[in-house]
Amino acid sequence: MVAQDAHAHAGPQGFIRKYVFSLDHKVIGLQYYFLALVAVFVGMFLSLLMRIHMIWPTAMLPLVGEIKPETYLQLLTMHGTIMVFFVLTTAPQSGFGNYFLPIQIGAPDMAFPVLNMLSFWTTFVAFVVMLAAFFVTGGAPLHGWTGYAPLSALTNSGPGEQLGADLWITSIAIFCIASLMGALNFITTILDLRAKGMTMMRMPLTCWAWFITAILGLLAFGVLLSAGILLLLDRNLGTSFYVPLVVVNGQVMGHKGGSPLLWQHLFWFFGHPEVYIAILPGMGVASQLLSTFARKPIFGYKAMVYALMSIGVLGFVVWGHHMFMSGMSPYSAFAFSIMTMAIGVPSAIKTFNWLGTLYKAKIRFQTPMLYAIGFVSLFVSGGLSGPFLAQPVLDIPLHDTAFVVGHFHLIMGVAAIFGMFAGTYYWFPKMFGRMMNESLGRIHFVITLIGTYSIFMPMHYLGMAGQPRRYSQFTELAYLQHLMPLNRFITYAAIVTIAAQFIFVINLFWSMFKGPKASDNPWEATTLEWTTATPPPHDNFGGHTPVVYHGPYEYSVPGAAKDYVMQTDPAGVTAH
Ligand code: HEM
Ligand SMILES: [Cu+2]
Repeated sequence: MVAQDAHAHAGPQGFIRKYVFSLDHKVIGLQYYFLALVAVFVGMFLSLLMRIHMIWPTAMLPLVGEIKPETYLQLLTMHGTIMVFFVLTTAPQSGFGNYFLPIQIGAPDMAFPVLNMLSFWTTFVAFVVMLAAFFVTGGAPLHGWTGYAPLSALTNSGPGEQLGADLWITSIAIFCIASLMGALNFITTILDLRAKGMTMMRMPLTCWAWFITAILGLLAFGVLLSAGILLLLDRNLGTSFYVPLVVVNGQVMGHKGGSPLLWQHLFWFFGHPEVYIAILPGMGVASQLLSTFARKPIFGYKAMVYALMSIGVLGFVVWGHHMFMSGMSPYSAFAFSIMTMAIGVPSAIKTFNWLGTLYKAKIRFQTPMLYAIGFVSLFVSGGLSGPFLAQPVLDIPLHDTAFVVGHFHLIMGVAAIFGMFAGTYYWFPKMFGRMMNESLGRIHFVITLIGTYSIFMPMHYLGMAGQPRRYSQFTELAYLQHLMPLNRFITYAAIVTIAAQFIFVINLFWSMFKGPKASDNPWEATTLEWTTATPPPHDNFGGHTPVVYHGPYEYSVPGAAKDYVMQTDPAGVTAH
């Protein structure tokens, strides 16, 4: 009630309160979005350097010069970390979730606006600390985004493993704190602030996805935070959680009794749910858009909700599939393998329902929809290699090869990015009051779809042919020579794909100021954000609280006047 009263007044006036330390979930959502946009360009730039190095190993590159093996590992670590944390965890959940979750459930703001502001600025600090690792003596760490001990736990194990690694771990810890605050806010908002009539089973699937993602975040980030603190203690205060008795360069280190496997368990207990944290919001967006642009109710709404829930639960009992190489007992490996295969069931249900939604539909192929269909395509293509890697006998030869790089980029990286593009093209009119350019959107889609498939599909073949991952130089290995043409092709595809992203950025900023004015509901959609003004007023609904009478996907309802029934249309328009 307090939050609602506060929001009935006019919005804040000063620049700082309005745009910098804003308490408005919409501004905070945009802040997260633009943070992720900066991060994705940094991450892409690093990947470009890696790919160029792979085919021209002695080239002098901007900012880094000639890439040495340890430089390659630093680029790899920072690329993976920035992409996973500051892009995939930031934009789909904290960015779009912040902006649209309160509006879609008919609330004036998040439950805890101050906490919301704090979680954004904490994330921002984490990003700055992460980037700082590039500039300290020794540079960024080498230990990969997974930070495996003992490499990460010893300060003398490599050039980036001194201050750079401390900054890396500190940044991750700060990021965890921010994510925990965000998760609490999302969960409370959904449970407490839904408008009258907005029952849980009338929530759009985007809200369900943000809700379940927040629960996963609450359970997973706490574990990573604790693991990270222990790692800092090992590095700086002489404890021995992760380091057994080791000798480095003939010198006995001051640690004993720890277990490097403890880190792997704690990391992947977070790490596997994390891949769902990255992808679930994209699933929500894809469901929303497929239904809207197919002008049909989503096929199997309840099944979609239960599938999201079971993916969430199963996601916590499969972390061992990342550790088949660690020498775990075959009995444990078998259990993790079975559980992993079981996740295929809810994933297949979702895919089946998406296709069911498209079946015999009069589809409107506008850019947001193209990206939603692209999301489904990438999710399936990336997912198909999952059952291979879920089996220890196949994972052991494939694990440290480019096969895994192809698999996880498709299913987690690129699919989630397609979810973000879909969300951007779809919600842009609501956020900025103008339309994006449709032709540029389509060109961007075609190049990005063909480009990402060209980069990551051939990696499966490279992996099966034995090309290792996290490896700096292939040009001198005789047994990999015949793969060089394919490696060159991948690098060219990466250059084209990355260049095409500037089409998106130009479209984004140009349309923000010059795009044609958008109506309140340009896509003829049904959910609450389309019932309010464009862009929405400070309190979201201009002084009144919406009342909900319908489910979220009432398209082509027999007997209704239009081909869609908005959630707030008076009862009686349909049977619901
Ligand atoms: C233009 C798009 C991208 C290209 C060309 C690219 C390229 C690469 C390359 C070359 C590697 C190193 C592989 C190795 O040596 O093992 C890598 C690793 C990685 N990438 Fe990407 N990537 C792209 C986008 C993304 C995205 C969107 C994500 C988000 C999840 C991502 C996450 C990762 C991760 C987690 C690693 C592993 C880092 C590690 O092993 O510690 N990448 N990527
Ligand atoms: Cu996993």
